[in-house]
Amino acid sequence: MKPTEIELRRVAIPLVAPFRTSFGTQHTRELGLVRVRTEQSEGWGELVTMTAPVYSSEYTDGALAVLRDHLIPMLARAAADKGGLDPWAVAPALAPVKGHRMAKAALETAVLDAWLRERSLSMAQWLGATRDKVAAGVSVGIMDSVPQLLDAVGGYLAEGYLRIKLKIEPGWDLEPVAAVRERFGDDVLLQVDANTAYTLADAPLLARLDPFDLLLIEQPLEEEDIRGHAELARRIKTPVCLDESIVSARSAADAIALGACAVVNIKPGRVGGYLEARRIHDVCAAHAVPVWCGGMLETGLGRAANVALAALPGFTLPGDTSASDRYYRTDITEPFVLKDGHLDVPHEPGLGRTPIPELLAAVTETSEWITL
Ligand code: OSB
Ligand code: MG
Repeated sequence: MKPTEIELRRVAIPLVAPFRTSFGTQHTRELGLVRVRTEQSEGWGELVTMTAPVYSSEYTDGALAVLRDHLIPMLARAAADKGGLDPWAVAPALAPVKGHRMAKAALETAVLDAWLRERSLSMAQWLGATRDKVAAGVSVGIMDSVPQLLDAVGGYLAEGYLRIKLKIEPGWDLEPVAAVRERFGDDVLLQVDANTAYTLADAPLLARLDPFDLLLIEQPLEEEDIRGHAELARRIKTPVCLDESIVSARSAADAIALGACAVVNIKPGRVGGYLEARRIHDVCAAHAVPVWCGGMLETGLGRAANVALAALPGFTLPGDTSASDRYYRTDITEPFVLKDGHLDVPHEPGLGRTPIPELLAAVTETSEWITL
């Protein structure tokens, strides 16, 4: 496959409601889109960075610069040297650049989408998906008050979401969890996500979540604190799940071997793309470690690929794969709709979704084409 041109686009889409986590509040989703043109087709990849480097070190404007100034020229050289490209050639071509996994993932996904479309293969078929729909969970932000949180959770449960994830931080942890359990009962699948907001000194506090029978606690400690998570896992009953700390199949294997996690959140952007995401799925499956598909408030484009990934057999827990209307009044693609608590896995070629030109134009801030 021969890429001829690549588009880098920056979009800004208002969220239906502010989303507050321990690292900040978002009102608008500012992300990037990569479009690869080849002689025969076109492919899209979503750049899932946030506006500021507060979830990971990457951020949208920085990632767009890395793509423009480093990754795309490297990919162009590799394609010229080899007389073409396939999805497996992207990560090796970009390997000289350290980190920048979300930027690499966006480019690899665009190449993969174009490559799959040329072959009339869906992402789900190519990944080895074993389901045609996936269970949907929802990530619920930190609220100003407990009654406000109970309203939000009640609304999501009424819509049919099969699992609730509460964002927590010091001062917003035991009380909201207790309130949700008391109001909605013990049968609700419930988990929490701290986005690195605690330290090992908080172990006694976090142990007080034990009686609430949570599915897991996600990333309580700093990204680099694998040993801390292993120690915490010995001091609390709630299973520890890692998000920020897992950046590759190797780091997943290490974290599992060290006892730092019993569950893994797989986000393709965070780990450099869908090829590496599938390797993490495989490593975890070999260790009988359950995985679930995380989210980065994706548009329908990134969501389509995530839903295909979440249909692999090792994804045994509901993911942060919510319907489009949980995030956006108007998505840039055909929206994902909740049906009986599930989202349908796209079966059309490639990602199975493409941006709708008028909707895309309405949220586009900048666009540039790079000729290869
Ligand atoms: O930690 O899982 C996270 C959103 C942005 C950045 C990090 C996270 C999240 C979410 C929402 O929890 C996931 C989603 O619904 O897309
Ligand atoms: Mg998380």
